[in-house]
Amino acid sequence: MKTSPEIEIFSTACPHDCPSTCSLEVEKLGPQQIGRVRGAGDNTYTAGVICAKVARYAERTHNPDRILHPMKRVGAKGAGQWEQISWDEALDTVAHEFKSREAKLGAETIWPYYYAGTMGLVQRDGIERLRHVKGYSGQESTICINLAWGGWKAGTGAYRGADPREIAKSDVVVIWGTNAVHTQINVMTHATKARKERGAKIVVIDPYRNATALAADMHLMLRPGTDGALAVAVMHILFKEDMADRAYLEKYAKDHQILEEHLQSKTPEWASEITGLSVDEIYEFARLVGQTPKTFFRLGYGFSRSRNGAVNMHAAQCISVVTGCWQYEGGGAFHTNGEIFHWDKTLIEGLDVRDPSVRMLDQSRIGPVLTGDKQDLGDGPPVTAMIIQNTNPMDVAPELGLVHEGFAREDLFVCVHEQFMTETAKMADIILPATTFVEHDDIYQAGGQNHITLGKKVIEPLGECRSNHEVICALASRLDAKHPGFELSPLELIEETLQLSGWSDVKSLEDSKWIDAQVPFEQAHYLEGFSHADGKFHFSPDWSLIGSNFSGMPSLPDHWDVIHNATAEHPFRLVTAPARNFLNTSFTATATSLKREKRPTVMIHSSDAEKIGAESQSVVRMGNKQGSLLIHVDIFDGLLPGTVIVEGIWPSKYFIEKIGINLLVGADAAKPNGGAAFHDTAVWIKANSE
Ligand SMILES: Nc1nc2c(c(=O)[nH]1)N[C@H]1C(S)=C(S)[C@@H](COP(=O)(O)OP(=O)(O)OC[C@H]3O[C@@H](n4cnc5c(=O)[nH]c(N)nc54)[C@H](O)[C@@H]3O)O[C@H]1N2
Ligand SMILES: Nc1nc2c(c(=O)[nH]1)N[C@H]1C(S)=C(S)[C@@H](COP(=O)(O)OP(=O)(O)OC[C@H]3O[C@@H](n4cnc5c(=O)[nH]c(N)nc54)[C@H](O)[C@@H]3O)O[C@H]1N2
Ligand code: SF4
Ligand SMILES: [Mo]
Repeated sequence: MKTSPEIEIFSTACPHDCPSTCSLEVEKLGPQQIGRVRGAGDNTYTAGVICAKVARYAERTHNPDRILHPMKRVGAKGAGQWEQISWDEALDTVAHEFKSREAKLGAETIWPYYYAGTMGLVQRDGIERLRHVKGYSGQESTICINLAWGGWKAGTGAYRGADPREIAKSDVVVIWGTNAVHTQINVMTHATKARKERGAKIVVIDPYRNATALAADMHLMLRPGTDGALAVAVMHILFKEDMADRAYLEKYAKDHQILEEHLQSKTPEWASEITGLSVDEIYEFARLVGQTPKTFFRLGYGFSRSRNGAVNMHAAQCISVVTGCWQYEGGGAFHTNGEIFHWDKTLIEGLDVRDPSVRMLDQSRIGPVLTGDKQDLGDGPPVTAMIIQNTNPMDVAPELGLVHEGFAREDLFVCVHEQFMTETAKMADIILPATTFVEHDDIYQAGGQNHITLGKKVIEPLGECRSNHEVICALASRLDAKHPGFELSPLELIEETLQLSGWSDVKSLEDSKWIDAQVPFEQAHYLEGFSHADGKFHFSPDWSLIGSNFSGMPSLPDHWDVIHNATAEHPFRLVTAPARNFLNTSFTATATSLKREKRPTVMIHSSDAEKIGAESQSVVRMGNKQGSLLIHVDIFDGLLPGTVIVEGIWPSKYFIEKIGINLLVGADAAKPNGGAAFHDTAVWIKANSE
């Protein structure tokens, strides 16, 4: 903590669900007032750069729309009529509803539901402790990472990769399926440094000319869900033109001979038909990565959000093993560093009391779950009570029609702990006001880099806001849930968890601000062997190790044709990509972000617009078997005909008919371990004649 005569500066981390996990400096202007927020210049990953939406965080924390008091519903569900109540009344009501429903239907009728609105380990994951102590229904957290992480681990055997700071030392940076300019700006900091200092080339692989593609030297604009085809054609060329590193393959990989044979038929011509890329583009990309040892593959989430997403992630990763770029500093691949932090979360999550026989429900299937789908509920009771923290399923979950129907159930009791009146909060029976990250203590692990950062409270909570930890502990005491974790303060939990996990302590972390948890080069680059028992990279993965729903998955990298292809009835493929000024639905309540994003629009190629008779800024109807919605058109030629893009998870209320884009996204669990295919939806579009 530095001090200046007038303004105190606090060191913390951005709590949002963004791979960058920036180290921040927050100005404290008064006991309950923050000022400017800057990126820490002395953090080697953040390097002083943060996104605009967090730089103006005072607009979010001090927003007039913050929820500041507990409230109970007094009108019909969703009608928005509330009465302010005391914390005691609110918590007593929740405890009473949970107890009486449990008495009638068993503990599994209660479903605590959460995600990553804050990424702090204490405030995000503490709800698991209450769940495990009480034996409430479990949550499979599939909505974001399963497809990507599963595909990655299938090849390497572990969740780690080359240090993303090495991007600055690369000669080619391949930004694959991530709109880094919107979703993790710091990738661009390091990539542009490489370009400036060493003339590195930046390649972007993405279905549309997004902000990142605009900054690239080469943009491969392929059809969504076809990355597997591109990857195998690239490897076909690498072998054919003698750009495969055979000595490296011999030492580090399993099944490379089978792979080479398999690739014979995967020609660039074949891939061109599937991907929509030209044969020349595929050759040019293959030769670039084949001839540049220091090629860094930054593999994002976007291209995993398809029904074949895990296979595509694995296929893209395979290229880096065929070229052997892992051997060089500035080369290799990175998706996540999940395992380098080696947390022991027993205390935070109550893992010591978890009963593995308790039913698990899939987070992404909240629509089917709440509408009583037997496939999800099994022989167990219906879900009749929920506490929700850190997530807004009424907007972000797939198959939104079912989600809305489920939340409207009269027999469902819902408590939502929120900072803002989200559409989920609007469906609550009890709303509890939540602190923002500057109002509570926590510790943060980076998603797309390598730091652990302490984030102590900067200001006192506004209004009557309480942190997630306080709410979970207060409920635990009313529900007779006993666990040592409920007796500790957040800083005490952090202290114990640091020590259990083999890290330092709060005091040292306070002094150093963060821990650089990066593993040594040899380990990050798997130069001591990959992490499967045989020490090899697996071209032919055992998908059963990743998830139980693996039947039919290809045994080698390929184009796995299980996506929702365009058909005569549904001629367009919809990608629901992230908006720059929102973070999922967070920041949809701040005026500056709303003004910059304007309104929900669908980007359509001019030739498609002409075919359907839609003009720029006109309204079209877009739909599929799940339903349809009205949306404005933005004619845009930075995509292939047949692809359409809707940026941003706009809350339903901003759509003309008050239902959001996820109405059209399916909730079927992708293979092998679940996850929603947010960018894999076939739709029809018609000019609006109403
Ligand atoms: N500003 C902003 N930042 C965010 C978020 C946000 O909503 N807004 N969300 C946060 C969260 S929760 C996450 S998980 C991360 C995710 O960040 P990313 O890793 O960037 O993943 P996505 O946001 O799913 O999609 C990014 C890109 O993938 C492209 N894409 C879609 N389908 C395909 C495909 O089949 N192949 C290829 N090659 N590309 C495809 C999309 O067009 C889009 O440009 O970002 C985080 N950061
Ligand atoms: N169409 C489409 N849908 C998507 C995606 C997509 O690309 N396209 N991406 C998916 C992905 S990757 C993800 S991760 C999910 C994310 O979806 P969500 O996890 O629901 O993310 P947000 O919409 O940002 O909602 C987080 C909420 O947590 C609240 N919050 C923040 N901090 C705290 C806190 O300390 N305490 C409490 N109690 N609340 C807090 C915020 O106010 C906010 O309302 O959305 C998914 N949905
Ligand atoms: S780039 Fe991501 S981690 Fe950094 S400040 Fe913005 S939202 Fe937070
Ligand atoms: Mo996510």
